[in-house]
Amino acid sequence: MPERPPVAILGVPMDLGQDRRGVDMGPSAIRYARLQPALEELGYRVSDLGNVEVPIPEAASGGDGKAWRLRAVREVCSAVSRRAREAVARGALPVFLGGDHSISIGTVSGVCAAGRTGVLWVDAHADFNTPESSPSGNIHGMPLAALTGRGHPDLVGVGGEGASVRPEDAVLVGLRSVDREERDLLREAGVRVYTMKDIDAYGVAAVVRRALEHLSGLPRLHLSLDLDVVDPEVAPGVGTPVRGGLTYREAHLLMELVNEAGGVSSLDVVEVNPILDSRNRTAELAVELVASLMGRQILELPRRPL
Ligand code: EXY
Ligand code: MN
Ligand code: MN
Ligand code: MN
Repeated sequence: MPERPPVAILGVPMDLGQDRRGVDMGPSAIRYARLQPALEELGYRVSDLGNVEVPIPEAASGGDGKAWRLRAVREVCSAVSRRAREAVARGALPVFLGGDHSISIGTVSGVCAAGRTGVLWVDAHADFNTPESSPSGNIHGMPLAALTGRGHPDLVGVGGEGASVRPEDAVLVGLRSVDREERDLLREAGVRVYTMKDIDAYGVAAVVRRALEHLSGLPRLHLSLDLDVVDPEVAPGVGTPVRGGLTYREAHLLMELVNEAGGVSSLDVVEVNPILDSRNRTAELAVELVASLMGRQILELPRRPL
């Protein structure tokens, strides 16, 4: 078995990218669901680097206006970007725990600064709004646009000059909620998109294989997992649930196939909000999905053709 890279867990208790309190407790909920033991059982050496500090509006004078939030998100994401680049440079596999999806402005810009990286964005949403196109003004609906160089100057170029990700290096899987203007931005950008309709029509296996084929030439692969890609019946603890998501097994199959194809070099696990989930099921599901992504097998058997 090829030497497994050491895993570095970094929490980013970010809730400034949206307006539902509780998602800042996502890192704790995922740790409580025993992420580190689950990875150690798979043979990984795991270090937990703790959390990046995120300011809370109540404690900031003049905090919580739009401009304050943009600046605060930029500052946190700049710190995250530095940590991400350092982790990749020392050969670790960073696992970032959100926090809302705006953290990926930091995580993805950091891993991309270490070298060209494919981005598999697994999400019910496109996260491709700019402040001008956004219907809510919530920054967690903007990270993928910002990473490809679109949107507010406070959000673009966090990891260095301009765009971190080429649109052709990003693939969206699981989309089922997109805004009118966002759709136009996505189309003209040329990001590859597989919607829930594609998954229902062709199946997760065909969609994942095509997505990975599209990204196969790149030296590294980052998976940005937004737990709202899973159906809210299975993952209720998310801030922007959308019906008609991945089933429990479709989500696991997606991870198992990414693992089978060589796995990832970095990972985000975002939008877990334990306040919205009475029994921490969504964080527990997140840990199970990460285990499937990192090599947990249903049955350890030599591969055999059907
Ligand atoms: N497209 C909507 C907006 O921009 O407000 C909803 C975005 C939800 C984003 C969540 C993290 O995926
Ligand atoms: Mn998202
Ligand atoms: Mn989402
Ligand atoms: Mn289905």
